[in-house]
Amino acid sequence: MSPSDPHADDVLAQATETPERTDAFWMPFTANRQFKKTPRLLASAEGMYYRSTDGREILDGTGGLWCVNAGHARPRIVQAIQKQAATLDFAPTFQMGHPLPFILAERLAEIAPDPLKHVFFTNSGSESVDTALKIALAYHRVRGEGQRTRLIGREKGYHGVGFGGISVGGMVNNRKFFGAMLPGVDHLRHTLDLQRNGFSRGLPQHGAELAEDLERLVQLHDASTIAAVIIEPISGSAGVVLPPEGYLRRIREICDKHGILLIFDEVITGFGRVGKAFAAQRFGVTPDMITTAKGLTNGAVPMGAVFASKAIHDAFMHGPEGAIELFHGYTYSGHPLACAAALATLEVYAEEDLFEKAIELGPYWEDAIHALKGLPNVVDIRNFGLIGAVELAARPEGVGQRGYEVFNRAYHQQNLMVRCTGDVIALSPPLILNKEHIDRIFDRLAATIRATA
Ligand code: PXG
Repeated sequence: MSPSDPHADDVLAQATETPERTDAFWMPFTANRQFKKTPRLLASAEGMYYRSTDGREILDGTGGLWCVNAGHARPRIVQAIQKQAATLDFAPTFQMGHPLPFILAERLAEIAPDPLKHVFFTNSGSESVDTALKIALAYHRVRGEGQRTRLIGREKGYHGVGFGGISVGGMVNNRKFFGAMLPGVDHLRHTLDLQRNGFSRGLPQHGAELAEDLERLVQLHDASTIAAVIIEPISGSAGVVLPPEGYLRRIREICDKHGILLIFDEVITGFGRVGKAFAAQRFGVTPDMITTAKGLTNGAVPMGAVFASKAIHDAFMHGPEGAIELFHGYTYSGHPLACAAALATLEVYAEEDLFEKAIELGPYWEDAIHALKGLPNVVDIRNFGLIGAVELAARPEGVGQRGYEVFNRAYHQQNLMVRCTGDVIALSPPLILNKEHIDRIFDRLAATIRATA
């Protein structure tokens, strides 16, 4: 342990106050000028609640940003990070190592679906996605099918912000500013269909046939040119788009038929959000790779992980033993602090059976969110596991204005944190919540929606 420094507290002395200057920080995915006029600043957090710099207790309806699945400031996680920082702050994992990522990968392999038993560490969801896409391309190449270079994503998909991720992604604002992106990418149609599936409880009934869109792309490009399909089992960022009953199974069948790898992007759905460790298990459909981040460390330290099947991993383990098998990795792959946070997080998840929470509370959550039907401007309500979305009609003045107003009013007037994406209000609370928290979330959201008419 390092000796204590009497000035250490000074470094963070201002962490709970509104800063005097806000110019230098260029905020991500934020209306910077609007935000800086009336900032929404969080100072501390515990359990289901944030505390704002103006001293209010804010109910966290979004698990931070879909990541704080075990609730805030869990002592086991906090202490693991503190101890690890004082013991081994950093160690390289390129041709060197330290014990923690080996231990963590074994633990993760235990909860992952068979045969996804190999883990590549990253620092974010975006890096996990780009890693999985690169592994897919390299996998085909090491097997002698290097002509499989095409990647297939889906409209409305969100796979982070790297060039790979935005290329396979399908949200127009995340793409249109950034040039031509990766070549050779195509997209499946999305599955959102309010006319047929509006106000569905759980998975929508209609739309499994949309999986046949993959056959159309195979006809267009030929299977021999396609490396992988990447989809979110449930897309979050585009406003919670659910897979119709039978859709994912059919995608898996078509991939199998044509030798195409299937990647599930579970950055949001991983680590208990839908009632199992992974959505793949809840839906009974096993992909060849799973990308994760967020809930892996309960959001406490940045970390991502890609789970790869034994077949993919083993395909690389040929040739001279002294040869590097995959020319890819990050300085911080398997960072000691992130590993410590993840190991403690997995213990908390297991001890409190948090992966089952979405099954246990799912019906109550579903009833509570669907009770908002009939409120002004509510045009759809969607839910699965402990995910919810309330879609509002766009104002004539512009898409997203009503959604932003609900989000902002919920924060300032109802002490409730929700997410807005366009005019969809998205919810993904910490999995430690109880029925009273659910009532409180939807009472406050209902009051906000009424006030925003
Ligand atoms: N894939 C998926 C499916 C995601 O949801 C990423 C990749 C990228 O992860 P990083 O760690 O690079 O941000 C994400 C991130 C929202 C919201 O409100 C969702 C995300 C990020 C920020 C906001 O829906 N998802």
